[in-house]
This record gives sequence, C-alpha cells and structure tokens, in this order.
Amino acid sequence: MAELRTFLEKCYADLNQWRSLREIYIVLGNESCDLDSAVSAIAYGFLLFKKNELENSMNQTVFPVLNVDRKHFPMRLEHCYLMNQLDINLEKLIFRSDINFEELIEAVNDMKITVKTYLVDHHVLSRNDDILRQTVCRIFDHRTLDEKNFCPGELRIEPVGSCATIISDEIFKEDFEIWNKDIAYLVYCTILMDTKGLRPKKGKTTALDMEIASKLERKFGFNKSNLYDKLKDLRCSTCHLTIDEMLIKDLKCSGSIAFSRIHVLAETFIAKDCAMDSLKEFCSKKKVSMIILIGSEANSKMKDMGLFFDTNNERFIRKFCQKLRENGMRDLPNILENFVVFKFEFQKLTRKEIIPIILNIYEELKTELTSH
Ligand SMILES: [Mn+2]
Repeated sequence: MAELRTFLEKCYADLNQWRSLREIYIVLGNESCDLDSAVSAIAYGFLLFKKNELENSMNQTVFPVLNVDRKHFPMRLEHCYLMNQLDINLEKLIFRSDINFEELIEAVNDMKITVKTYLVDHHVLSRNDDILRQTVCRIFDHRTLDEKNFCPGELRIEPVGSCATIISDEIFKEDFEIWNKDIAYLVYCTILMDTKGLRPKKGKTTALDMEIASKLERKFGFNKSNLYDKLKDLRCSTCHLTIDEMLIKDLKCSGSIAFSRIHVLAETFIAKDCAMDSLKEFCSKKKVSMIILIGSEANSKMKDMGLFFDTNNERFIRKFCQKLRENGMRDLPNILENFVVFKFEFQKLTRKEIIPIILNIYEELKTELTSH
C-alpha cells in the first residue's frame, strides 16, 4: 500500500544526507520534463530500488530526477493531476534544481561515493548534465539515434511511441514482481498520452506499445475509456496555473508589447480574481505598455484576443480599437476601460498574423500616448 509514495519519500529524504551513502543510482529524464520523461525516471528508479533491495539499505539509494526547475513543475498539469490522484506529495519529488551534480561528481572523484546514472527518454546529455557522462551506464530511449552526440553506455533504443513502454517492458522482464498498481497506472497513462490514446491510425503506436498497454490492462483492470481525453485536456488547461504562470507559459515580447497565448478565452481570463492587477504588474515587470492575450479554448474553435492597455489614455484606447475594427475585427461591449476583447468568429488569426497588425497600429498611434 502506497509503496510508490514511500519509495519517493525515501529517495527525497536520502537526498539530504547523500554524503553518508556509498552508492547512488541517478535516473534522469530529459529537460522538457514531459510526462514520459518524468514517469520513465520514476518507474525505472522504482525498478532499481526493488531489484537492488534498497528498501532497507543504509548505504545506497536512487534519485529519480525530474529534469526541470522545481518552480516550473506546477505548470505541468497532467503530471500534477496524476501525482495527486496517487496521493504523491509534489514536495517530495526530486527536481533538477534540488541536486548539485558537481558536488556529487567531486565526491565520486574523491572515491567517497559511487554514482551510476541511467538516462531515460533521451540519449544525448545536455550541457547542464554533461558532468554525469563518466557515470552513465544504461540508456533507454525511443528517438532516432543521434550518432554524433549519443552518450556512451549500454543502449536500448527502439522507435516505440513512448519511452514508458520500454521501461514497462524492462519491468515485465524481471523475474520477480516489481509492479504495483500506482507505478503501472503512471506508465499506462503515459503510454496513452504518447500514442494519442493507443490509436494506431494516429501513427504513433507500435506493436510493443499495444502489447504493453494490454498487459497492463489485463493485470490491473485499467480501462482507457476517456483517460486520454482527460489528460490531453489537462495539458492544454490552465486552471491550476497562477495568472502570472498563464502569461509566461507561452509568451513573446516585441518592442513595447507582450503577446501571450493562453489556453482559455481572454474573456474568461479577465474574470479571474486579480487578473487586472496581475496584468498591470506584469507590464512593469516586463517593461511593456500593452499585453495582448490570444485566447483559445480546448475542444472549441472559439478564439478571442484581449488587449490590456497600461494607460488610462482613453483617446489612445479608442483609436486603437477603431483601427482593429477597420481590420475587420469585432469587439465585445467592454466593461473595463483599459481591457478590450475582440472575438474571432470567422477569422482564424494566429499570433504570427496578429503581431504585425498590432505593432503597426501601435507605431501609428504611439504619439497619442505622449501628447496626452
Ligand atoms: Mn518520450
């Protein structure tokens, strides 16, 4: 019961006292820290833990490392959703920002500890992780081999839909039982995500993905039902993000204007508590005078654009909106004086197309801002 949670909490506790250990197994995913990387690191870490009987070991441990800064993890909603479902405390996961590889390697060089590194879901070390090179012993990946840059080590590389498929296969191959339902659920969900719901027509699913998924279904009674849609929605959803995180997640700044793509309608965004205050703060932090929110909703063709003006210059705002109307856009009756929403019902404007329109209008009108 709660075996996975106990495992993760032990790993985290060991992180704070690694100098007293003799042998450390690092399992490292890639820097995107997508679900595949995160889950593969945890699942393979768990395999090492069970296989080497580390439960009661005072001298050894595993660090399954999520290769991202701790503060950027909460934006990955589908990860957080699964962890919450399994009652796993995010505080007790090991993130890249929690661990100093330089110090570990120094201790290795001083023969104080031994480190063995396992790479999952990538096979080329990033510059940030390159210091681990001498310790890499095994690699599991599903992308095409980069012949020039691959890291040396015993390599299992197969073009399957998900690295979690390979890791699951490794777990099935062990001659004693490693599985528990939590680990199985994590890898099962990941395989679903990476194969777009195990639909061979989508071109991501291989025979091994299918085989592993159905083995897990039989063994644990999983059912893909609407799990894939749920996870996909989460990946696009923003309901757990703070307003600042929503703005930062997909941001482009150009001159005095910030263009942020958000996964809700701008109309919905502005209704959130403190949205206006956050926009104003964001402007001074990023040193911009306008924020353009390009809003869209998952599973809907609706799109809109919110314009936040960091000014109360009514004339400027009025003229700006008039210019957009001349470009064929329709605004909603506005309730807030320096936030205006334009709806795109028939047009399908992308950010790429919106940026030059907005910048041109701004260029044309900016003298209004100073002449006021
Ligand atoms: Mn992957």
